[in-house]
Amino acid sequence: MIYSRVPGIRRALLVLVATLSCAHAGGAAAEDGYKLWLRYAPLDAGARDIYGSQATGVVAFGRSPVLAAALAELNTGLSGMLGAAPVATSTVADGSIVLGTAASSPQIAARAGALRLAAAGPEGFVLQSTRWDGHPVTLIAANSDVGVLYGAFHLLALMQRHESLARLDVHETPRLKLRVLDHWDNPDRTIERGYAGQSIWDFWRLPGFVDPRYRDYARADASIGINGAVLNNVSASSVYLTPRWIAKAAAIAQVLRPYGIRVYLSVLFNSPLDLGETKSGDPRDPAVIAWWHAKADEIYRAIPDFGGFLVKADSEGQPGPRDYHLTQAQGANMIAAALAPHGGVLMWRAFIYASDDAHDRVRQAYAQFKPLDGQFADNVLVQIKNGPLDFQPREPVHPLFGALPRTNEMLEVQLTKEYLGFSTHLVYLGALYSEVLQWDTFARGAGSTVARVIDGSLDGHTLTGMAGVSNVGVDRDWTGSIFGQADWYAFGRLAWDPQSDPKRIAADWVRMTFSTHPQVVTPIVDLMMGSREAVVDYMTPLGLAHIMASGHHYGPGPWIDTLKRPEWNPVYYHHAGKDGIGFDRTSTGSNALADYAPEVAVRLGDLKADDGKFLLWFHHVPWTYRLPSGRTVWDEVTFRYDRGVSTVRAMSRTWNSLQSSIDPERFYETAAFLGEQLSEAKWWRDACIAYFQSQSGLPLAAGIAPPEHPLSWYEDQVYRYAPGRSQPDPDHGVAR
Ligand code: GCV
Repeated sequence: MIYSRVPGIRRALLVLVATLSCAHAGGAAAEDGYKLWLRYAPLDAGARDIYGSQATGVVAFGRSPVLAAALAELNTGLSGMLGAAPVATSTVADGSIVLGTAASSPQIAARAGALRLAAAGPEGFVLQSTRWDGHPVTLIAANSDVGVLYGAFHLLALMQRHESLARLDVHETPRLKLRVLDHWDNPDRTIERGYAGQSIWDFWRLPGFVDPRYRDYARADASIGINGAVLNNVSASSVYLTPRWIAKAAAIAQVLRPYGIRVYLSVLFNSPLDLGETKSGDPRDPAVIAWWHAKADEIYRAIPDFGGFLVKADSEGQPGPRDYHLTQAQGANMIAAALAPHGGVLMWRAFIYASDDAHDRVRQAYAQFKPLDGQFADNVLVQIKNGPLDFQPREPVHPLFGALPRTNEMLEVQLTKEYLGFSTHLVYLGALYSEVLQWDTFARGAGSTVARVIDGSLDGHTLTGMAGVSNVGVDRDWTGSIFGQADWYAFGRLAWDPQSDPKRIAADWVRMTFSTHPQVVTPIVDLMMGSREAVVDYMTPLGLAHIMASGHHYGPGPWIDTLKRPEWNPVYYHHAGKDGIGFDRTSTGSNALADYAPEVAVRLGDLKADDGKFLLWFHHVPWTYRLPSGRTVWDEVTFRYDRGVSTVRAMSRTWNSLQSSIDPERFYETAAFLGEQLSEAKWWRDACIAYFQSQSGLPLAAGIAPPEHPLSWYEDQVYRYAPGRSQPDPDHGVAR
């Protein structure tokens, strides 16, 4: 890791470790992060008294595995927070928590109210203070058991956050139908772009051994409304479709089912051919069609509530309909037809760029999918990454959002921080997701946000969804860092309600994860909210993109120009030279601007818009071009790299000031990671300034320190064993 090369930082860490060993003796009990935001830590006496009188017992109407999960969670949560398990009883008394569906009890239906229950839909819930035979009670009512489960989690969350339960009047309903985590996990338990250890899915020992951890995973997902898990990598192995592996997936499905989570599989487009069971993979071949139908039937026999398939086709070496001179819609519809009789869906990715297409990479998906609007089957969702490139610290939104009004469009974001410093960098992704969701596509005039595209309200779709590439692994803290948990949490909350405020979500997470004390909550939330801009500043300011080292994407590599295809090379993305910097995507260049609605194109075409957020993404400008800040582009680039480092330094200081309020184990991990992030931010800053200066030939403005080393030093850094690389990695060249 880079800090070992920076003696100053290493010294600081040693001092910190020494300080922590002293602090440990009298500090709070150490926590390892396993419990995530479901810690249910004991409440202080005052809160215990209040909540205790509002949770004297639990009365459940109905019986089912899902209701049993809700009761188990209430038991765990209330025991943890109140110090004693609630009484499970059939008699309603003062302070009872009464739960059930409208169908299970007419009294529940009457108290929750027909209108509210109708609005709750199949997965929503009503949580309210009411009276039951004269007793004050808290009611959790829904139309389904899973709605009740979500309501139970909501109630426990309120208590964890020390929010009042008096006069409760909550009614929640998810705005998206599919809220799915995509695990990029491989059969051998490695994870593509995984930075939290191996896969939690122990397929080798399944189905005989079912790791108890699966249930805790399900609890965490359900607590934030996630209702689907794609078990395996989109760059899929066909082994998952063999009978032995279907049985393994079925064993996982059995654990996830009581938590309202459906299992999905990523499938290789030409699976039958790959498995040697047909002579071709051609979607028109009757043998291929029959194979997919039989396979779907077989899966549904093993997993009756199976969700469906996710497909990455014609992308990065994956087979697809293009191999048979067919469109994406023709390929998707063939597989979707096999799922349709079972109610399954097909998530078909739009992440496509061909290995023989010389056009601007960020235009290729739009060019292929736009003409196909209206041609996809009803049970197909086109799954579109947030930006047209690939999960960069900042990208303009993908132009396909809003451009396919007759197609179910679903958003894909990444939780695992492939291009954002892996799990060590503290970058709160709730801010990034929300920026995307609030982006106005102008597809139907002002107010056509991505949130409204994917919740179906813009174009009248009911099959809606959002997918997040999971950051979960077997690390004890699940995500490789405590703060990575916040991204999992924020993803769930925003998939439930894309209009939610990311700052509010961060505050809720901090209250459940660390403390409800404002002196802890406020600084941590501020730190989280500033962290996304920080990474943009110290990695890719002013709309720069994809200048990470090749292959593993760890650390800077803006100089790389030796890979086989142009768009595998960072130099392709920044076009820096003596004359200036940036990718001309206006009408004088690749004209990617034309893929956006006119209002958006005009804004993005304006060199002075948006505080330069997308400037170099769309424009090639002279280094001396003066920005509204008064600085030239060259000075602004260096200023922002500098600012990114300063922000991380401030984040680290803020965190260190909280030492006495955070348990030692989690305090230390974050303190150490922030130290690492600071030295890596500086590495990014110095390497990029050194490289871009070699292109601009311009001096540094007053106050901007020169890089610590010459450019060649940065170019020589080699990280052969950076984690998370795909094996093999055909499109990303050789690791340096
Ligand atoms: C699963 C990027 C990543 C790949 C990933 C691909 C995708 O290219 O680097 O690891 O492959 O996106 O989303 O399919």
